[in-house]
Amino acid sequence: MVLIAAQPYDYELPSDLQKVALLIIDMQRDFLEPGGFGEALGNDVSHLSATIPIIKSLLEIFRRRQLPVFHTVEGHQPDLSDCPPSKLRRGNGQLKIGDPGPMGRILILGESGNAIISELQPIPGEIVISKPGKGAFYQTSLESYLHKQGITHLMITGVTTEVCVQTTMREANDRGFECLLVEDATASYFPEFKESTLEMIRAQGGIVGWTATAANVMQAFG
Ligand code: TIU
Repeated sequence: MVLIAAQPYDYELPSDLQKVALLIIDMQRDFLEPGGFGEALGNDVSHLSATIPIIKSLLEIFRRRQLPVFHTVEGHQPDLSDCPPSKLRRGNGQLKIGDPGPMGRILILGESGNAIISELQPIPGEIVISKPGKGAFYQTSLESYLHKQGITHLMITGVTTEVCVQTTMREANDRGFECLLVEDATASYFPEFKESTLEMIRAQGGIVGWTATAANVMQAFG
């Protein structure tokens, strides 16, 4: 039995590691680079960059071992038909979803600012899920892909911890997936929100799942 040293207690990996997917949430220029959606909302995007080399190390292990990798991208159709008016109204910055920005239209699929950052570009065989919401299960085919591939366990990484990452982890937990959030492979524009999210996950006996450091995860995958 392979265990990952985790909180609130050890996380057991299945004997068939093909059942474990690395889920990389929204590591996009729109959130990590100046001129995108994150900055348009008034955030200091530099808070997120420390996750990049850590997610890259996890990604390299999953690629080397030929284990499943999923990337998600938050974005909308150019005509905004998949963006509820309520979401368009959110935020009080000068730039809104769909407005032209320095990297193309804000949070619009296909625009250069909406792309996954260069360091974590997907390779053939890795599935990229475009999502209109914060959760990666809402109006996407993620769940059917996971079931089709027999995936039961998720190593969750990406940004931002308390928004798209936590929403997705709760959605996955409700659907029966064994979720582990990799502590140093996720970040928030508000470091205190990240810490609170980790505490929420670990509380009540791990009611939403587990958290562990990337080093502990990588040790278990060898
Ligand atoms: N604003 C913020 O913290 N996050 C988002 O809008 N989306 C994601 O978390 N990806």
